[in-house]
Amino acid sequence: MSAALDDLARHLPGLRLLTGQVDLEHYGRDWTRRWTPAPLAIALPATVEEVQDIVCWANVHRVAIVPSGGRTGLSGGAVAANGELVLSLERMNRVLGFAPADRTLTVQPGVPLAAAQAAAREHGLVYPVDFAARGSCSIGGNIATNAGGIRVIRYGNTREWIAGLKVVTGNGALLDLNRGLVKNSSGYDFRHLLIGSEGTLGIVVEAALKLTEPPPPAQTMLLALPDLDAVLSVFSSFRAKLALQAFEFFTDVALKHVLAHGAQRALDGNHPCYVVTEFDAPDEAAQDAALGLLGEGMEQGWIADGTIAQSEAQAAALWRLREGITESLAPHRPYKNDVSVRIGVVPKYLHAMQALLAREYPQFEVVWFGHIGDGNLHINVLKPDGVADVDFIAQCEHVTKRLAATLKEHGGSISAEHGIGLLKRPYLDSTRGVAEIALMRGVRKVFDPNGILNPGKLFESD
Ligand code: 2HG
Ligand code: ZN
Repeated sequence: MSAALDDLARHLPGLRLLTGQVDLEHYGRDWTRRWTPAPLAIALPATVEEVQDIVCWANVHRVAIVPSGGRTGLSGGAVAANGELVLSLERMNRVLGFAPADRTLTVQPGVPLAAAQAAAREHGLVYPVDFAARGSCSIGGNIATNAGGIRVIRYGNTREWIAGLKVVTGNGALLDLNRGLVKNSSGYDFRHLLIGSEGTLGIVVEAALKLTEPPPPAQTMLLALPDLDAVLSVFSSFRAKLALQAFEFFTDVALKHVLAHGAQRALDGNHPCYVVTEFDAPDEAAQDAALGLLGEGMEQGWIADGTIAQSEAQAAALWRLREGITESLAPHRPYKNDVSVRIGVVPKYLHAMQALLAREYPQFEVVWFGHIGDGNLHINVLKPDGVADVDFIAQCEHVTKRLAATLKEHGGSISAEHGIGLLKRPYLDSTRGVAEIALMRGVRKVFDPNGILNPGKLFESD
């Protein structure tokens, strides 16, 4: 044990610390699988005071801390590859209370998203942020990346659903931000600065989540389409007439992988693109409107085929075709892009990207999917067997430079919802101006003067 760690164990005898090789590897990586984990140790505090004490210790010994939730991140934001102390919030995993008048649920950061959703349902309400990693990701991590997902089109990102936050800053101070207030016009709202800060400004130790009424009964539809342009036409026509809860697309290549991974085919034939959409269907009129749109889309040549789920099990099977994609691609060590542009710019941007990727990646399999209704695309490039990791990554990074330039031209973002982490750090300036990045660094200095919290994520350490 290093002298610093020895000191931590002495000062906090009740703190759970792990130093075994298996634990270091487990807690030192996230879903990126790119970097070799090499943390100093893993601390699993059980209280806010322990988190503060750890941060104070880290300042004394100048040990970096990597805050850690469910580690389902895809940008390396929770990777500890440089002797950092991983501060896992997994033991702080309790729902602390429900305030009926405020409609808020107060939770500790280690509560998995699915558990927060279930707790909301027990009170007849919903926490509407949702995505495939719901069972493994944690609320603290969702806040750190301003997580989006499949219902942003209706409900917005995590940011919209945070009524209050308690955070421990880089010098160990505990901040109680916004305290659940609906109206609070009293100066800087640090809550929003902390949301999406990827653990570089503070460690979330408690959050008050806003809840809302459950949506009306929904229907789930799978559509097969002839091309990406058709996806956009169908989106416009469906959005005009239906109250969409989700509108997700994927290509035939994504379908191939998800079927090979055990999902059930729901439509015959091969089609270039697919859409899974969910919309309010409280009555027959809404259902008729959906069927009318399906017919209209077929007449126009935008829709080749379609099916509507007749039961919850069928709806789940259709969703699996979309939600199973990430897992089905994982064995192919994909290089991930998570980009966004304004919704109005999507058609123009899609054409520019298709041309760029066809030119730059003729030899790799490229999988397109994502939240097209939010202007957010996931483009996964698969590593062919026999190509070394380093060569593959070098080539992908070369293309990403161009992709970032195209994004900049179209006013987009190099990270729509996964965060910058380590993976997108070289391209931050395609999305943020020089003056803005300088201010971001300045803010970091104020919250974390010694650069203890998640150094090297978002931008390089000073
Ligand atoms: C999704 O939308 C996630 O399924 C993961 O954001 C995307 O694996 C990816 O690239
Ligand atoms: Zn996504």
